[in-house]
Amino acid sequence: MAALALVAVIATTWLARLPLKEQQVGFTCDPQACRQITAPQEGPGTPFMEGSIDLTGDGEPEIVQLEGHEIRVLQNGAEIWRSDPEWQVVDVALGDPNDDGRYEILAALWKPNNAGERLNHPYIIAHRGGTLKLIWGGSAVTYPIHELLLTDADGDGIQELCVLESAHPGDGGDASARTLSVWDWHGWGFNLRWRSEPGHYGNLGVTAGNTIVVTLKK
Ligand SMILES: [Ca+2]
Ligand SMILES: [Ca+2]
Ligand SMILES: [Ca+2]
Repeated sequence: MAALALVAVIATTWLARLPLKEQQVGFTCDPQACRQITAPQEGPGTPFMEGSIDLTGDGEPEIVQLEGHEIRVLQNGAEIWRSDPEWQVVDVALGDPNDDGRYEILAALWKPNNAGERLNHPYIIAHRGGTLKLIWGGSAVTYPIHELLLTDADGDGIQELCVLESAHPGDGGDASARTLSVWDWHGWGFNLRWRSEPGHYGNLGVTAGNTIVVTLKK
């Protein structure tokens, strides 16, 4: 019995030291839920660094950059907006998160509240009335957002919000576990459509065919 226990301990230690194996997995969605599919061959998602999108609505794209933890917007090479230095932006997605036919910046960021406590929020920044401004500040989320993107995952012509967030403690995950979730804009915020089981997900991306791709370590 003691020998068996010793073998078990050695096996556990050995397993714990094995490097986690990383694989790429894909997800596709229907209007109700999402399901895992064979991983597409395209490369993994990369962190947002720079993108271009027409925020002003004049038909000419602006450049949106993530510089450190600040967002910069450039028009004709000149900076026209920079995010509040108090915001620590962790990821950015460009698209139409609020389904109004105009393009905006969707950001996940940390921001101190009045008590100095850092809280994680999703924010929408838009060009309205001739200037870029915060038009929607989501309440602080309980489980921090690490990565987000906008894509039409179910092919109905409306973009969904896809998020990698910290897994809920007690769901069998550790501190580095994440869940993948897909959210629908409902008029003044997002409704959860679907959430994956916890896993070591990272590198959220999307293929040309709107398949959500993530790397999964296990
Ligand atoms: Ca423009
Ligand atoms: Ca919009
Ligand atoms: Ca859609």
